[in-house]
Parts: sequence; structure tokens; C-alpha cells
Amino acid sequence: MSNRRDFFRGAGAAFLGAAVVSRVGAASLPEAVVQSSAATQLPPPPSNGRPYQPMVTLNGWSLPWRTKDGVKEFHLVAEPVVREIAPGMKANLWGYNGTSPGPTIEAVEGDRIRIFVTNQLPEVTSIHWHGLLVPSGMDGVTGLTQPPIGVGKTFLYEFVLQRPGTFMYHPHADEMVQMAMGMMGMFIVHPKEPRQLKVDRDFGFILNAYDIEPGSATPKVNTMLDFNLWTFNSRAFPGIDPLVARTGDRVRIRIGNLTMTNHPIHMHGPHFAVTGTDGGWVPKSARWPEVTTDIAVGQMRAIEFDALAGDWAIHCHKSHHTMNAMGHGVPTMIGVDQSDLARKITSLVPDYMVMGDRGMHDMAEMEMPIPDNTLPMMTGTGPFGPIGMGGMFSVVKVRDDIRPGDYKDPGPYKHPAGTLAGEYTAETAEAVRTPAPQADSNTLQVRKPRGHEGH
Ligand SMILES: [Cu+2]
Repeated sequence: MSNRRDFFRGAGAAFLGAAVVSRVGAASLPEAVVQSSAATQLPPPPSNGRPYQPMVTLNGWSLPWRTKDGVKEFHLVAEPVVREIAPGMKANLWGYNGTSPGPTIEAVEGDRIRIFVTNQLPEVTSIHWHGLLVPSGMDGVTGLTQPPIGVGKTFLYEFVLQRPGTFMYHPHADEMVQMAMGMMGMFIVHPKEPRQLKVDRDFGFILNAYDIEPGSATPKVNTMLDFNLWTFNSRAFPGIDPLVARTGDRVRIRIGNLTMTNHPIHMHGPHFAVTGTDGGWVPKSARWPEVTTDIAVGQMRAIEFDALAGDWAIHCHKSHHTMNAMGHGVPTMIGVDQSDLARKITSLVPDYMVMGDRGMHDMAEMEMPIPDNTLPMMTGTGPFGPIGMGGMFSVVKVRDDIRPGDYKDPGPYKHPAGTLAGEYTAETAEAVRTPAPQADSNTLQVRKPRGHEGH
């Protein structure tokens, strides 16, 4: 005990926070487990230590540890990775242990943990444990609390987990570049008493964003706000796995935001309560029902609800965040008669298509040619046709007959008789319309949408 205290108090600044592990000591490093798949890897129950119910990281995985002298030891390797954003597009990102985001670290309140961080990037890095209460020297701020982790070096972070909650980790060295490249992960501290805060299903993901030029694979790292790929755990719809539950399950979804803007996350169907914030767990008496919760930059939120059968969309409500890269920079064409322009262009480019003069839904139906390694702006197919979504969108799929521990996509929902919207055909009547306003000399004249002869 006194040794520990001396270590923290007595060591010099460079040593206090994060010590360089010598090459001699490298042989005793815990194994750095690596993943390359972007599929959701179900976390195994804890192999030792206090019991807890693991979290399912959406399109991600949890990092195994080893226990040495009662301390849980993890090994993160910061390195370039290739991440499939969705089928049809791969990105050159930076991450940890083969993936971006890096693996979720899960441990229990009161655990002492040791995290070895090896830097295989072409530049220096560090890790900040976002939201965790750690000794100042373990906080990972390059220059302020530690020197940078040099290329090829390994640093050691060690601390005791003070309180349960949803946290994150990310670099605090060349932050703008390293986070634009995908360096981040979740850090879950489970309560010491496993019955406390118990749910049937616990999901988590990080909101992140990239600016990748259509046809290229490496993010532009100097983009400030105008990102073109909005993702859950570096995946864009339809590459995001569904969140599967059984009717009546108590479901928790933990969401962290490491983009450069806020995201109002909206879930259809069952109302939820925000049960966890950056500051910890919200007492029951202080919760209120919601269908949308805004998650600001750097925040974490846990929401909980009782699952109702159905296919329920969950998405960011900024509608350009449910679009993929090709949607950005497309001019508004609603109400614009393009037929003359189309005729002229078609004489030069025979395959030219006129798009969007009646809205853009048609684009979701078209198999329009796009550059290699790019996602169509609105995509995904459901049982009733194109979904016309991209980016930050997934589906909470709740069924009566899902077994505990089963997270496989159950396919489309079978709607009970009398509960499905459809065309009304019993009688035909003149469609009810608001009369068009009468134009006078002060009214701006706008050409009305016309037929779609360009197709
Ligand atoms: Cu958003």
C-alpha cells in the first residue's frame, strides 16, 4: 500500500502519469488482442473478477484482459486500421487493436486496472480517459500531465475505477487529426453490485463523423464542421447492425458523442428515459419520458426503455446526418424544370439523368452510378422498398420470441392484422387540396414542378 502511495507521490513528472515500459519489460506485456471484422462481436461473460453483465458494442467488441496480482491488465495498440464503413466502402482510419473505434474496455467499480498503450502510429499520441476520475497524472493530456507517447513506445496507465458509468477514451495529442481519423473507444464501468442498474440488454456506440471525398479512402483531417459521413461506431447505415431485443425486455442504449456537433438522437416506438449522463446515474425520481435526447459534443447518455414489438427506427434527427457522402453538394432541384438542360446534356453525355425535380426519393430507388469506394447517399432496403437513409440510422428490432443472449437480425417485423398502413382504395374521391394562392404583381413567380419525362 505504502509502495503504491510512494509511486504516485514520489515519482517525477515524466514518471508520475504514464511510465515508459522498457524493452526488457516488454515481454511481460499482456497480449494485445486484435480484431478486423466490423460485425458486432458478442462480449463473453467476465472470465474472472467481480461478475457483471457485459455491454454489446454495436459493430464492435470488448477487449479481453488478464489479471496479475489482482490487477486487470489491458493492452491497447494505437495503429492505422482499415474500417469497412458499410458494404462497398472501406476507409483508411487510425484506431486501436485493428478497429476504429477501438475495443470497449469493461471493468467493475473498485477494480484497479493497468492499461498498456503501445503507439504504432506514425506520430506521437496519448490517451485521455474521458469522464473517469483518475489521478491527474493519469489523465493523458500531452504536455500538461505527461510527455507524448513516442512512435514505437509503450506507456502504462494505472488507476482504480471510482464510480460506475459510461465513459470514453481518445487521444489528447494532435487531437483534431487523431479523432478525425477515428481514434476513440468506449469505457464501461459496471456497478460493484450487479443487481443495481440491471437491464436485460445493454448496447453502446459512439457517434463519430468523417470527411472522405467520394472515391477516396482517407479522411480529410482539417474539416471543421462539414463532414460527409455520419456514423455509429465508424459504420454508416445500412452497415449498422440492428439492436435486437425481446418484447418486455428492459433495454439500455449508451451513446457517446465524439463528433464536432450535437446529435438529437430520436427513437421511434417506446418512450425512453435518460438514465445516465456524464455525471453518473440519474435517480428514478429525476427521470422524465422522452423520444429524442440531444447529445452534445463530448457527452455520454444512457437511455432505457421497455421493449415493444416492432421495427423501430433510431436515428439522428438532423436529417442530413442520415445521408451518406454522395448527398452533400447536390443542388436543390425541386420545382426546377430541367428538361431543356437535360436535352442539351444528353446530346453530349448519353447516360445523363435528371434528378430531384420532384424531391429526391427517386434517387433512393435508382441504381445510379457512383465512384468506387463510396456509399449512395440514401440507401438500405426494407420489406416495403427502399428505406432511403444513410449515416446515423439503425433499427431497434423487438420480437416476442427472441431468446436471451440472441442478437441475430430477426428479419422484418410481421405486423399483426389491422396494424399496417396501406393505400385507401374503398372509394375514389377528388383529392383534397389547399387552393393555390392567387398571384399578384408582388408575388414571386416560381415555376411549378412538371412531369418526369427525363426518365
Ligand atoms: Cu446528427
